[in-house]
Amino acid sequence: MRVVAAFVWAVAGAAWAVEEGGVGSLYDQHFPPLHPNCTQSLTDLLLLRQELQLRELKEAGEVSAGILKEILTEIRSLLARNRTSAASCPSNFRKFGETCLHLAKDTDLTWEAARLFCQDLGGDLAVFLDANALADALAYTKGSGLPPTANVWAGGSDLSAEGEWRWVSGEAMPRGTPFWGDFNYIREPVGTPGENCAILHGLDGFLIHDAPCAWKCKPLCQMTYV
Ligand SMILES: [Ca+2]
Repeated sequence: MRVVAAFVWAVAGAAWAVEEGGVGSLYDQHFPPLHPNCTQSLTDLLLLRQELQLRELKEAGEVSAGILKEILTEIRSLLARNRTSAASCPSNFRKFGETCLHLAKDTDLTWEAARLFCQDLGGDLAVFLDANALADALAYTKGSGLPPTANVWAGGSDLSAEGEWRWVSGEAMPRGTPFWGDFNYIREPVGTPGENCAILHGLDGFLIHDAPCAWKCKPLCQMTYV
């Protein structure tokens, strides 16, 4: 009888406790609501994560843009190379290797005016950087039907310093054979201050001689594809 009374008392006490505190307070006790600061931290964390993802995407985009730019540059250079190799000389020029030559047979100008004439065509007076280039120019000039007394301007002079012969492209002109001819059995250039421009001298098989720049000769123009 005493045991039953104790059980009834315990059940009544528990019922009273539940009624007094309520289920809500038990829940709150075990699962307290998030502190406002904690909620803020979670939001910050999510925003930070999003920002990092955006930054990663941006960096990946920049890398892709860099690669794309390199590819475009390569394509452009390939196209330019193809255009150059496929390029042909203008109709009034003749192609010799990488060079186009045009002899203006019916034009007689001073050396400076001849340069301007060639520059107007998109080139300059011809230069011969090696013996093959000279051979091409001589074959072209000799085959053009000029009289043997004609003279043709080449793109060389010692105008900047007496005795220092340079091509208009800046390189030093070679000396001796096969470039320069003879005058009275003396190898040109004879070297006087009055003869500062290079001609292809018809009376000497169109080999190079020095001559007064004021002479009126025929421009041999050149355009080079590199
Ligand atoms: Ca000279």
